[in-house]
Amino acid sequence: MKILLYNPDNGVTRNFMPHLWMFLLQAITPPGHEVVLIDANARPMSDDEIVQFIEKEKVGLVGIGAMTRMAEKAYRVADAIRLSGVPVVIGGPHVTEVPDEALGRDGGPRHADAIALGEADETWPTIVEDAERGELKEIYAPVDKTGKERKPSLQPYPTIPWDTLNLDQFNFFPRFLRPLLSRVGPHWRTLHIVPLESGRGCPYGCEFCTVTGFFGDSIRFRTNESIVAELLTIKARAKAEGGVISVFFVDDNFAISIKRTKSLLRDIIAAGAQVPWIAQISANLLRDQELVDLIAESGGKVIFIGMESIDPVNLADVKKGFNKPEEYTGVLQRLADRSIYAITSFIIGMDNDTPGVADRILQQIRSWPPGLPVFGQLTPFPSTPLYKRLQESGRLVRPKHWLKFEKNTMAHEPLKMTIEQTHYELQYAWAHSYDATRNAEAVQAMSHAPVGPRIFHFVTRLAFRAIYFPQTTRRAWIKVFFENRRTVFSLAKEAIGTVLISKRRSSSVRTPLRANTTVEH
Ligand code: B12
Ligand code: SF4
Repeated sequence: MKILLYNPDNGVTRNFMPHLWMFLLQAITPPGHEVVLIDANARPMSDDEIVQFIEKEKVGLVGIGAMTRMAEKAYRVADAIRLSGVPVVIGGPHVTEVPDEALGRDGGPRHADAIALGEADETWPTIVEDAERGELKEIYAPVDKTGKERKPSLQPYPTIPWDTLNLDQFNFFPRFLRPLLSRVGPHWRTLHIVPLESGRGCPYGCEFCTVTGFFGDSIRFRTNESIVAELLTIKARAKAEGGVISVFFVDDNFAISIKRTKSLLRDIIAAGAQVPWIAQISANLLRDQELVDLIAESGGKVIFIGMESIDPVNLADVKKGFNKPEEYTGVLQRLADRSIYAITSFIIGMDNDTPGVADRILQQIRSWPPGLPVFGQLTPFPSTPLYKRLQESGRLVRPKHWLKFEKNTMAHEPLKMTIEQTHYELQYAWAHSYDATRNAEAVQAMSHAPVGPRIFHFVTRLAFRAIYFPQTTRRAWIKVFFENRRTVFSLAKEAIGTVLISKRRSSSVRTPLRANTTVEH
């Protein structure tokens, strides 16, 4: 049977990184089936095009995965596919949180033949076999024989064949630029970020987060050996194709057990398995200097930190009091000293936020080493304690916000601001974090660094701006470059100067050699 695994687009960012679930399910599909992957973020298709593809390729089963923000699209695509007679199974966090919706048991229309609740590592092979026999059940849940929930072990862990997977649709470099870029240097043919997990689960239970409910509060780890082996495969592929493959450790808190993280990083270093990597780590765990040293030595380049707020009252409200805003500066400096960037993530619209909150956060950010701030509005995801609290207090204005997704839009009334004020604060935060003045300040603050990393940081800033202000057209990019023309010119001037100096140096090294050769002859 041919199986299509489909990831709907997220409506915000394009081709950032493929989703791990697709590769994982592909790897654990029983032999004898062919699995095709389509990620609509990288390969947009209309519903008709998907249906045509399915008919042409004679696909017998479609699996769709969706976060809450993609639910509307997932349902729409599923409806079109089911109309053509092909069964659809939906899995992922959203259906797990509101299972009745996809099955039409809540009074709404039905969108899926079957749903896979929770982690599907053990149920997927059964789903495939049942589908092949035409005997799909409606609900697949990870439970043992007595009906008790069972979290899959990550030991052993399936081998994801990174050496042979077709990653074309996930190459960051636009097709038209590839021939040009491949002439720049040996590592410029492709650029990918691929997901890799080292463990699952988070004990912290922050009020707005679905992770503790979904993966559980006890953590399961893979073995160091299997992670190192996966990194070595990725590293070898990058070398073979003359490109760069960075790894995103998708663990919710990569250093949740510092001892184990250190042992993993040491093993990565010992095996020479370093690739550039990104991970999410909470600020409290980055107090540890040895950990930060090991991060740098093992290839860590960017750490995503869920700071959420600089207000301790807000942090206590959402049960994230372990974040200590007074520690943020030290933590960021420690990373910057090792040339590690931080993506600092903030939530706007928390209960103690008042007008001016964005400006207060930005003032703090200006006192930190250059990083990449991101902002989102507080969003009540179904089945979180936050959702329940807001529902009980009658503050949800769009209780089923996911059925009509509107990006950057509140679904509830904040306490100390209006919804409009919250939207203004969110827009203000993005606009002023990535305007031409701030970009110039950030590049200036890195004046001690060589020009290469400064150009990289500048270009990354332009890309991050696009998370809020879409820059999908060439015109939009030209406008952004024009606004930032001073920084563009000064970096370009410096880069050309650096190239000329290094050329001059290498020719002055070559000249005496040539002279010697002449004398000898
Ligand atoms: C990596 C990640 C990202 C990455 C990108 C996503 C990517 N390309 O992988 C980044 C950092 C960009 C990101 C951003 C966001 N993320 Co995010 N992210 C994650 C994270 C940490 C890991 C995802 C992962 O790979 N997990 C490991 C895999 C194995 O688990 P899984 O995806 O759940 O898949 C398993 C099952 O769900 C199931 N399954 C999944 N799909 C399917 C499909 C079928 C057919 C079947 C049978 C089974 C199945 O089988 C898999 C194996 O067991 C999760 C948290 C988490 N631990 O999962 C949050 C998470 C998915 N993100 C979340 C959110 C909210 C966001 C943001 C909206 C945050 C924000 N405010 O900006 C943005 C939106 C991004 C966007 N533009 O769409 C929420 C989603 C909650 C929800 N109910 O929707 C999560 C769960 C975290 C949380 N705080 O609650 N994210
Ligand atoms: S926000 Fe991060 S630390 Fe808090 S429960 Fe979710 S994954 Fe854990």
